[in-house]
Amino acid sequence: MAILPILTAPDPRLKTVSAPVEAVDDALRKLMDDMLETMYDAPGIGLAAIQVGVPKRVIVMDLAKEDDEPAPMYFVNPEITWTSDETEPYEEGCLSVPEFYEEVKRPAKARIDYLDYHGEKQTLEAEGLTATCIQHEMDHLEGILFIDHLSRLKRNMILKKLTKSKKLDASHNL
Ligand code: GNR
Ligand code: NI
Repeated sequence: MAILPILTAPDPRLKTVSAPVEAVDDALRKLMDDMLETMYDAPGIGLAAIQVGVPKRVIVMDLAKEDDEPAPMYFVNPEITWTSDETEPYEEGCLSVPEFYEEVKRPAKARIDYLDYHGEKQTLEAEGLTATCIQHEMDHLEGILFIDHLSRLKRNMILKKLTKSKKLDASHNL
């Protein structure tokens, strides 16, 4: 397994629309294993492949509480087949938008069809944090970040600060 570097905004690669996976094979399972390790190391509760620079429709998640057993989830080619009209606000963060947290409203419940770690078709009925997280991750597959749901003013302020801290980081690494 390997910990992969995570891309951060405004990296243009994060705007890629990811391509469907052709086959859930050992190479894809290795990517999912590496993504999970990277996510645990960060730490985060979800990760889309594009966040490690791989433009494939693959997501890993683990919403288990710290003291509970790990509960990894793997989603290949996920598709939203239903969302509730009712929405719910949640204070979101993103490993690709480090240190910024803002409220985003999304459908409170969602149904998702996907392939699991073994390539088997599954359906997830999601609500609460699961619904929020899977929708946040599926946005990544379309090249969308949670800051794209904010006002242009807020988004631009965050992007400007991220650019500034990247420049500062680079200067420290000279
Ligand atoms: O670790 C993460 N926490 C989080 C909190 C609220 C809503 C969404 C998330 S996902 C995020 C990890 C991440 O960036 N996934 O793409
Ligand atoms: Ni994210």
